Amino acid sequence: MTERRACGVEDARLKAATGVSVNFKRGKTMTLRKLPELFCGLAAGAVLLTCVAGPALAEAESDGVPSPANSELEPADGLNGLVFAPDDPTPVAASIHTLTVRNAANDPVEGASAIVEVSGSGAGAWGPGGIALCASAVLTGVTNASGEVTFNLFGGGCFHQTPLAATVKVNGITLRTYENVKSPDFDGGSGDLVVNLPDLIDFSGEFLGSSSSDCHDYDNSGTTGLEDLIIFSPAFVSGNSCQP
Ligand SMILES: [Ca+2]
Ligand SMILES: [Ca+2]
Repeated sequence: MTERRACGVEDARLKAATGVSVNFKRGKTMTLRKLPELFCGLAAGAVLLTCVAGPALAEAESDGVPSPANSELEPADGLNGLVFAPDDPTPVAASIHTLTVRNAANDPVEGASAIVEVSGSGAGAWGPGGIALCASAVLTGVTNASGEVTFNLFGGGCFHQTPLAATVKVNGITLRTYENVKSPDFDGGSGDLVVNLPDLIDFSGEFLGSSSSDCHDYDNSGTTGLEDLIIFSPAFVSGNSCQP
């Protein structure tokens, strides 16, 4: 994008204050340079400076604007959904999601405020259409110099193919929406923040094909298989619950 506009002496002073060397001499044509992309040409005797703002300026204006296409959220992007799990004694790897925020130029965006919003989430929101959260869950953060922020999705429950079940926003801009939010902690009716026998029974029904694959199909492949078992197993074997 190229913006061409007339700028007055004040503009020149401003640029001088920010590092432009300005020398006015009547009878000569001067070029004022700050950046390769920005220059002002002064026609001698005329009271007109012409400024050209090139692509670099447009990029500078968009440096802090996250690009959904260039940003990543793993493992959620690969799973096509979010995975929650109670974290004690050992967090389930799939419940720790790292967001990398990049702008349109594919540069990392530092200092951006990120949040995972889950529909109906909260301590009292158990059951279908609700995600129960551990107190240790971290659903907000600020990106570091690499544009990264980590979410600890510690909780249980299930949303299966529910539009806008979860939304990931950065600086108020929606980067992702998910229809699937799932957890090893789901017994067919709710997540109670403990992974135990009722959850195993519900998982096994899907794994063995006696019930349709939905809430324990963590990678949303359409079937509850080995790829889901490797997420469920450690949580069940350890009897994961929330940190006291
Ligand atoms: Ca449970
Ligand atoms: Ca699957």
